[in-house]
Amino acid sequence: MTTKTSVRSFVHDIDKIDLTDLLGATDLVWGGTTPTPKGVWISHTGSGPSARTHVWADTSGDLTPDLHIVLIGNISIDQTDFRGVSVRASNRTQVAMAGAAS
Ligand SMILES: [Ca+2]
Repeated sequence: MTTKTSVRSFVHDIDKIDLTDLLGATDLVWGGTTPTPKGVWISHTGSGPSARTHVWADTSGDLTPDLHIVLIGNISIDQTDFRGVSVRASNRTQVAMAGAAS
């Protein structure tokens, strides 16, 4: 699949990146800086005027990004800056694993 790339400016706590259409009714999982299947994660490159914040999203579950958004500047960004992204439900996973073991 071709990765779509867009470049835009972004202001933390003001702007929202809307990813609600990517997985339909299912939210993507916030991965922080870790590539996450069917998730969203970020990386940073450059410094000073060439600093960029990269937002990656994998919608197919193979860890290869299907979406790439380049934000101008080194931006502190987290799951609250998105729509359609939720925090990993680690408690739910633990419950499921405990259930499978018993
Ligand atoms: Ca993918």
